[in-house]
Parts: sequence; structure tokens; C-alpha cells
Amino acid sequence: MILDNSMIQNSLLSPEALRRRKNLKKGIDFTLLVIGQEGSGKVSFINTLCNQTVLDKDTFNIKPEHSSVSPGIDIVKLHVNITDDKDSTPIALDIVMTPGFGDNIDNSRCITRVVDFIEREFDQMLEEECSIQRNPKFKDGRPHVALFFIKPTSRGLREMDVVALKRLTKLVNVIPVIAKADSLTDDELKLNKRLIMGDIRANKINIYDFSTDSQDNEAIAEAQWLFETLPFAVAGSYEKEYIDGKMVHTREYDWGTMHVEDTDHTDFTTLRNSLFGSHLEELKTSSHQVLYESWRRDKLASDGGVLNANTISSNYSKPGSKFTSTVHPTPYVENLTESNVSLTELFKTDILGPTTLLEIERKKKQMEAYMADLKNLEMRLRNTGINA
Ligand SMILES: Nc1nc2c(ncn2[C@@H]2O[C@H](COP(=O)(O)OP(=O)(O)O)[C@@H](O)[C@H]2O)c(=O)[nH]1
Ligand SMILES: [Mg+2]
Repeated sequence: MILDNSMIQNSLLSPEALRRRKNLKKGIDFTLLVIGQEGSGKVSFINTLCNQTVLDKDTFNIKPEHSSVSPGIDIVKLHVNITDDKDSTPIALDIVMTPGFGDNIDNSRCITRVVDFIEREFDQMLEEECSIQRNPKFKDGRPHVALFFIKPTSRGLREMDVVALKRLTKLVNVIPVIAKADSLTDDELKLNKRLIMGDIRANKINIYDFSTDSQDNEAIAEAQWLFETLPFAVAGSYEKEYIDGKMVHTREYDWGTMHVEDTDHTDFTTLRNSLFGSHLEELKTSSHQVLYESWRRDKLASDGGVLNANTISSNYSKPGSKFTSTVHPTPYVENLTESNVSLTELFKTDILGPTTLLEIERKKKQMEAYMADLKNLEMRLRNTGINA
């Protein structure tokens, strides 16, 4: 074997340095869903959050000549790499925008489109999990968090927001956000935050829960503080300034300058740090182990899957779990017909895991459907006097 330079260099690095290098190259996958009405400050916020122009200011703006036309709703995906400094692990961020959301005369279909989009991603994940031959290029498109932009009307949530939030929170970690924080006085901001959180509680909307299992006092205090800050009041800007050698986004006014990143002015930094730092892994884990698993359990139960959905979720979902060592409950065995006796044996010897069994069950159902079709066809041929 011929060793090239990079191989020789790699052999000199410690395992930790190699891991770090690999992470630096690959980045951490994270998918962010952005929902809110036109003009609520989404595009400006996203560009500020990513510290680059991911989207042109006017990309999704409705042209004046079309202002009387319902825009419908689109699902637009973008990809951007976020790097804070040269030594930090980059975040390979997928952003899903939903232009047109809430801007139609009849908005009831908007949330259905978004829910359909998430469920399609869930479906694809389930299919991938169930297939015997895994696709190494499979791209998991399930959103890890949804930022829900609420226009501060000083009246709390609108009916449409309540409906949308109730449906969304079943599928994705939702964080409520008020944009353009600088356009409100401190008192107006407090009032809007209080009314919005009051409506969220009154309607039993399960927004993302920042609370922690940790016994660490600092982590508990942080979670409590994040909860009390909700909804996060953020801002966006295209103007930048260097203050104490650090680049910050600003908005200039007659009364002074607003610094987007300053925690005395907005909750922008609090939200950014939670998303890309303190809660990045928690958001990913919660979206997979709690939200997706719950959807999957309901889906398998409603599809009449013979596998006990609880067993799949409890044994299958945990990262690193090994199907092959899982002991399955009796319901599966009871549902097997005589033709599957040998499968039961295989199953007892732990050669097959739930994924394989699910696939077999699917194929079995397909075969039963073909057999029924064939029988039907034979009957029809017989009835028309043609001897099958
Ligand atoms: N005062 C203020 N205006 C903002 C802020 N963010 C966006 N805007 C303005 O609000 C309007 C709509 O912003 P945009 O980001 O396009 O909202 P989107 O339609 O929800 O994507 C534009 O005129 C922006 O300049 C902010 O933080 N403060
Ligand atoms: Mg816009």
C-alpha cells in the first residue's frame, strides 16, 4: 500500500484529534423550520442568525400587484454552514421556510401543508428504518425545531396560531418567537410575552420544554430562566459594527443604537446560544426520541402492524441499541401463521430484529393482497365462462 501525506499526518494524530478533525469536516446536522406571517421579520432574523445573507431581503415578498391574490404556501429548503470560529465544529444547517403561511384568505390549509411536509419526512425515516437494505445516502429531513413567529398584537395568540401550534407541537419542538423586539417598548414587550404565554398555557400547547433532568443547580437555573424569557423577543439587521473587536448587528435610531446581540436589548443571543449550543443535542434527541417515536407508535398501531409498537419504540429508538439482542413479546408470535413457524425459530435465535420482521410482515401482506387479486381474477374468468 502506498501511504500519501495525509495518511502519514493522520497516523501522527491522537484518536481525539482525529475525531475532532472528522467532525470539523462533516459538521453537525441540524434542521430548522421557520413559520410565521409575511412581514413578521423572519428573513431578516435568519440572515442575522446565520451572519450571512442566506436569503435576499425581498425573496418571498408579495408583489403589490398580487396583494389581493392568496399566495398559497410553499415549502422552501435552504442549506448553510455555520461556523463561529475556525476551531468550532460547523453546523450543517438546513432551513425550511414556509412563505405564504398565514397570508391567505383561508389559512386552514397552511398548517396542513406544513404538517404534511413533516409527516412525509417522518414516513421516509420510517421506511428507511424498516428497509433491509439501508441507503447509505439517506438524508434525514425531519426538522429538529420550529421557530414560530408571533406578531405582537397585544392581544395574545390568534385563533389561527392556536390551531397551528396545537398541530405542530405534536411533531416538532416549537419555540415561540416575537421578532422586531425594538419596535415595542419594554412594557409592551412584557405585556405581549405575558399574554402569549397565558394563551399557550390556557390552550395546553406543549411548546418545547427547556427543563432538564440534570441535578446540576446551574442547569436547573438556566432552564428556569429560559422558560421565563419565552417567547424570545428577537431582532434582525443587515447593519454591522465592530464593538470591542467583536462584530455585532445594529439598528440605528434617532434615540440611539440597538445592538441585536446585546442581551439587555433582545433575546437574540439567548435563542442563538440555545439553538446552536446548549440545547442543540437536546432538541435533536427530543425530536427523535419523543416526537418521532410517539408519531411512529401511533402510525404502526393505526396501520395494524403486528409488532408491538411500544416494544419497537423502547428497544429500537435508543441510539446504539442492538435489535438482535432484543427479546420480543408474545403478540408477534401469536400473530404468525403456520407458514411462519420457521421465522419464529429464527426470531427465537435472535437472528432477526424488529426491522427485518416488520419488512417480512409487509411483504406477507403484499403477497396476501396479490393472492386475493388472483382469486378474484379466477372467479371473474370462471363467471365469464373461460376456464382458468
Ligand atoms: N424595527 C425592526 N424592523 C425589522 C426587524 N426585522 C425586520 N424588520 C423589517 O420588517 C420588514 C419585514 O421583514 P422580513 O425580514 O422581510 O419579514 P418576513 O416577511 O417575515 O421574512 C422589513 O421592512 C424589515 O426591514 C427588526 O428586528 N426590527
Ligand atoms: Mg417578507
